[in-house]
Amino acid sequence: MGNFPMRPVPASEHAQAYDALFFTITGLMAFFTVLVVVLVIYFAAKYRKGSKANRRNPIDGHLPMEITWTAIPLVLAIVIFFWSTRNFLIQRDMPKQGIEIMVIGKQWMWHLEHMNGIRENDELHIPVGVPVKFTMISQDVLHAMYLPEFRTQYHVVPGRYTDLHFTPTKIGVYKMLCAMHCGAQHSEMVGKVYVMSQKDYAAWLEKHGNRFAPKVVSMAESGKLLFNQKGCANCHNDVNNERAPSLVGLIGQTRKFEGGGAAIADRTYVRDSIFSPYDQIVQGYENTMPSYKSQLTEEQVIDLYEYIKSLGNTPPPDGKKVPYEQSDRPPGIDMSSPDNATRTTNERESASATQFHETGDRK
Ligand code: HEC
Ligand SMILES: [Cu+2]
Repeated sequence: MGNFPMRPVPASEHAQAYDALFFTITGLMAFFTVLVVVLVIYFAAKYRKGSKANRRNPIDGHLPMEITWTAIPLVLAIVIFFWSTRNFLIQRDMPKQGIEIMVIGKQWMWHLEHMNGIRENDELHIPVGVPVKFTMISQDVLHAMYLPEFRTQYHVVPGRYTDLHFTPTKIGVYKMLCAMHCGAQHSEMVGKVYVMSQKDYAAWLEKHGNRFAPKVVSMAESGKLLFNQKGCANCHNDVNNERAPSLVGLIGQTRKFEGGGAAIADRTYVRDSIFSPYDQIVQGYENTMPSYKSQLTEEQVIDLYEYIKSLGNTPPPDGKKVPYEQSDRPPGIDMSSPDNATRTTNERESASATQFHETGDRK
C-alpha cells in the first residue's frame, strides 16, 4: 500500500490509524457492492422471462437467512462505530507533552508562532517523533487548518481558540492547507510543514530559525513589553490594588463576577477580558478597564496571555486591595531594558493619567 497513488503519504501516528479504518470501510463497501451486483445480474439472467429455470417451490420467507443478512451488517456497523469513535477521541485528546504552536489564520495566510518567539509565515519547522499541539484562532473569517499527510483538520474560528495535534513520524516536506472556503484567494492559502530530524531541528533552532530577525524575543517577553506599552501596568500590578486586580497567578483560578457567575481563567477568559471587559466584571471591581479590541491583534493577545501565565500560579491574596501607590510593578521576566524596566513611579502616574483620559470617551 506504500505507494498507493490515490492518497497522500501517511506521515503521522494518526495517519496510520486513519488509513487502516479508511481502507477497511472502503474494502467492505467494495465487497458488498460486488456481491449484490453479481447476485442481481445472476438472478436477473437466470429467472428472465421465458427461461427454463425451475420455478416450483417459490420461497416467500426464510428466517435464518433474514437474521444472517441483518446481523452481519449490524455487527460490522457497530465495530466501525467503536473503531472510528476511538480514533476520533485519540485525535481530539491533546497530549500533555509536546511542542506548542500558536496558529493565526488570516486572509490569506497562516501565521505560526513558537513559544520561544520564532515566527513563521506559511511555513512550520518541527522535529520528527514529538507531539505537536496547535492552538488556533482566526483574525478574520472561518478557516480550517488541514494537514493531509498527517490526516488531520480542524476549524480556525474568529473569536474562539481551537486546537489540534499530531505526531509526525516521517522526515519530509508536507502540505499545510486551508479547508474552508475563506474568500477570493482561499486556494492560495497554502504552506509547508518541514519535519526535520532532531539534529537538524536543533540546528534550525540554533540559528533562531529566522532569516530576518537577528534577535528573537519569546512570546512571554513580547507580552511583557506590550503590557507596559499599552498601559496595562498602569492599573494591574503584583497585588490587588484599588484600580485593578493583580494578574499574578490568575491562570487556572476561578473568578467570580459582579452580579453572579464565575469562570475559570484560561486563554479564552483572558482574551475576553481584554477584548470585551464589560461582559464580566471581576467581583469587587468596576468596569474601568477599556476594551482593547481595536488596539491589539490576535497575536498580541496571545503574547499577553503567555506573559500573564509566566507570572506563576500562586493565587493573588483574596479580596484585599492596597492603595495603588503602595503597589509595585508586575514581577516576571526581567527585561532590563531602559525604557521598560526602569520607568519611575512618576512617569507611570502620568502615563496612567493619559490612559484614564482616553477611556473617558469609551462606549
Ligand atoms: C484603567 C485600568 C485598567 C487598565 C489600563 C487595564 N485593566 Fe485589566 N482590568 C481592570 C479592572 C478594573 C479589571 C476588573 C474588572 C473587570 O473584570 O473588567 C480588569 C480585569 C482584567 C483581567 C481579568 C482579571 C481577573 O482578575 O479576572 C485581565 C486578564 C486584564 N484585566 C488584562 C488587562 C490587560 C492585558 C491590559 C492591557 C492591555 C489591561 N488589563 C488594562 C483595569 C484595567
Ligand atoms: Cu482560509
